Amino acid sequence: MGLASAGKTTVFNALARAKVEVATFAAPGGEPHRAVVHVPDTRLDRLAALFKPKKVTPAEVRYVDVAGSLQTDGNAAQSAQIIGQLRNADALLMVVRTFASDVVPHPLGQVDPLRDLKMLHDELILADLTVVEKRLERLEKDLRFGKSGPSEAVHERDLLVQIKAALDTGRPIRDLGLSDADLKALRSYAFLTAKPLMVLFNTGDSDEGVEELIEQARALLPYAQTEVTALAGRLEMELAELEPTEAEEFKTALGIEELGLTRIIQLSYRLLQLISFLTVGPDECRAWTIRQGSTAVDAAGVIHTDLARGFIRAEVVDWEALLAAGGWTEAKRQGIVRSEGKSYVVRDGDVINILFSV
Ligand SMILES: Nc1nc2c(ncn2[C@@H]2O[C@H](COP(=O)(O)OP(=O)(O)OP(=O)(O)O)[C@@H](O)[C@H]2O)c(=O)[nH]1
Ligand SMILES: [Mg+2]
Repeated sequence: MGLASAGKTTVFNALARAKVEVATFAAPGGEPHRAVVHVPDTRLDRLAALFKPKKVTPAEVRYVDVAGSLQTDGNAAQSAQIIGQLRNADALLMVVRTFASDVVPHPLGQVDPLRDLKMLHDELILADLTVVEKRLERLEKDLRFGKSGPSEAVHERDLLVQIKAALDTGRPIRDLGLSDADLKALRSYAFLTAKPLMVLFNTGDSDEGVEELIEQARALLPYAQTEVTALAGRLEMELAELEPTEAEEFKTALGIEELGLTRIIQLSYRLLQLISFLTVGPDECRAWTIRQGSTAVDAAGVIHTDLARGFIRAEVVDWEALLAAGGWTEAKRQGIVRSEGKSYVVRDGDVINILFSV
């Protein structure tokens, strides 16, 4: 998401290695572009080099490029449509423009990234506030006429009053440290400020002064689950469009060690509080996605429900230790493969083999 001509589609293309057309003038809202992006993972690459499986399956993140911008052009219908699309996301990636260009006018005249950031953030707060106020009004009415089951409705009202107070001061819901139970109760509202947020400054080809800008943005939004970073969107998009060997040559020439987009994809994954565990074998080496704090039996369930149902135990070894041992049999012989029960909390980079009965 972002203002018009901020470079949303450019960043999307870089992340997705897609070739969606970018427009010099803000295009009217339409269907959002979608892409499934593989999460770059050197652990998986190195394990695959050892196990030489028939298939390598990385973890995935889905990105959606929401067309058009929020309120700047005063088009309320379009704003509502965009807000609706944003509500479906697990996290928001806000593209804020820092590049100047004579060819691509900024919708507000001058380039001012902090102003844009503040405006977009306020817009999200306002969207949630509108929902909260509407719901509160209803709840109060129901409570007065004794319609709703009292205790649940009272709890919901108290929760919404707390949220409203925070939003009124510009504080997003994700910063309130709400309990899992409360978050679950709120899920159907799909509050925008309850979602993790990544602010991405689209820097143009020069990233001069961007470190300071990032600091200022962090001070402006000192909230939980809020990341601020930068990407040279257009450059990354152009690199992403090249053949791999050609891209390598350019990277060397420009002194780029790692593509920024690799970092952004990995950051998206972390922002969603996801980790990967790995499975290895001659058929497939694979990175599986689970929430931080998930247990071995949760991990089994991600692979297949039968594995969770018939779970006996999990054989677990850190990916690097497995690599150093040179194979699964060797690792077992060295005694570094641990046997873990259902409630073992999985760590990022664990290689896991589930033992189960059918
Ligand atoms: N000079 C310069 N132009 C850029 C940069 N990044 C994007 N652009 C240009 O800015 C224009 C808008 O980029 P888009 O990626 O289409 O922006 P958008 O946010 O998707 O725009 P809308 O979807 O129309 O709101 C395009 O012409 C891009 O080529 C940059 O880093 N420097
Ligand atoms: Mg676009």
